[in-house]
Amino acid sequence: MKITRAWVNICSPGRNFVTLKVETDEGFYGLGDATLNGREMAVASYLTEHVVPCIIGRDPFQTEDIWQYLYRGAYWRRGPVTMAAIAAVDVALWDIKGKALQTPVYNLLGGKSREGVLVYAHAHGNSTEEVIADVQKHMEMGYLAVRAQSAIPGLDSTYGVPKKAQPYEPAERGLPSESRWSSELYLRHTPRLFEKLRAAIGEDVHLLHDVHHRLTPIEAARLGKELEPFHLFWMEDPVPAELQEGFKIIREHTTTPVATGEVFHSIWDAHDLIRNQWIDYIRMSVVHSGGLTHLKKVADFASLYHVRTGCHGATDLSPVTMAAALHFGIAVHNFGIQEHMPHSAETNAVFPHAYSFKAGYMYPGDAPGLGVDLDESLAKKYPYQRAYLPINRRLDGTLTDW
Ligand code: EZ4
Ligand code: CO
Repeated sequence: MKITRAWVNICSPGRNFVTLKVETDEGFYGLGDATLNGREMAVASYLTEHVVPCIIGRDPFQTEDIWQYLYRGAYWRRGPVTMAAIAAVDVALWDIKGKALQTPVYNLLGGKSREGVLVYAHAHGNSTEEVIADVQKHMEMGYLAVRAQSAIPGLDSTYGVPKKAQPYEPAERGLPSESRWSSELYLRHTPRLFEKLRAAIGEDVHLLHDVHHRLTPIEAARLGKELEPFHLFWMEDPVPAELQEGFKIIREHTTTPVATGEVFHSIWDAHDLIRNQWIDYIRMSVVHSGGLTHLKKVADFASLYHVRTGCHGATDLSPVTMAAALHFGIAVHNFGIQEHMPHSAETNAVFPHAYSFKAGYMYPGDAPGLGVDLDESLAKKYPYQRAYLPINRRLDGTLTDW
């Protein structure tokens, strides 16, 4: 089999998505997600200008060789743009392989290690009462694990809480919006939130929380310690993670489990975190870390150190990535949990898919390949619109991590 054609689709059914479609001479085609939130066109251009010409004529079954060709062969390695482009090709080829062999991708990754993929939902609110009600709503919907994010008294807006009564979507059209941040106010409020939340809902549901890279290691250590009585499933992205050693300080002070990795691109971003057992969950996603070929190696390495997976699954990861994550999550032995932030109705219509949710778990479905399609004529109705993630400043105006 040979790759005969590949092209990039850019659409915005509620938010922007970049999708690679790869066709073969035997009539099979595959899809790969290449969306990099707020920097979409860089990956689209990388693919169209630099990658697509190099894959025409290659055998789509050679996922390992093509991965090495695009990674080592570029000379310039790693980085979010490069790794998202490689991921798009890699995932499209796994999709083709599954379709050609008439089997779901999970069978090519080792087969099912479990019956369903445990997922966690997002709950949020402008007050503790609203957060409690939203967590309870998700429990009624069947979720067994829920992430809780709250507005912080004294701050106008914060990560994870929608400004209006609508599903949370951080990217906004127009230029980047600006938020204000205070670690002091956040650290004061968050343990009180979880104390009331646990008291209201009991111990049976898993609770998670995303710090979203905003603290220093010693502040994160304090938060983790104060949250210990409320038994979080994890505390996510407690600090910006360029300095892997920073996690050592957190680890030395608290038994609250730590998860990180949604902005990582390769094993080298997590190598020290994993081999020193400074984290419990590695959150790298298929789309931002070089596809299934690389993520499988990350998971296998992590499994040696008791580190489990917890793939990023926000709405800026397209249904193609969601499907890939579910095939991956049902197959890898050291799976932990999968984030589930449901896509809009427009997005779901543009990307019809075989995966489903039932009673706290998601299922990849049994369609050959990934089980996701792209309705290209419907996608045309939603042209790309430039959008950015917000930026964040401290109360005195200093730029900080969003
Ligand atoms: O801010 O995907 O855990 N989920 C997250 C997300 C990220 C966005 C960034 O594009 O942290 O909401
Ligand atoms: Co996150």
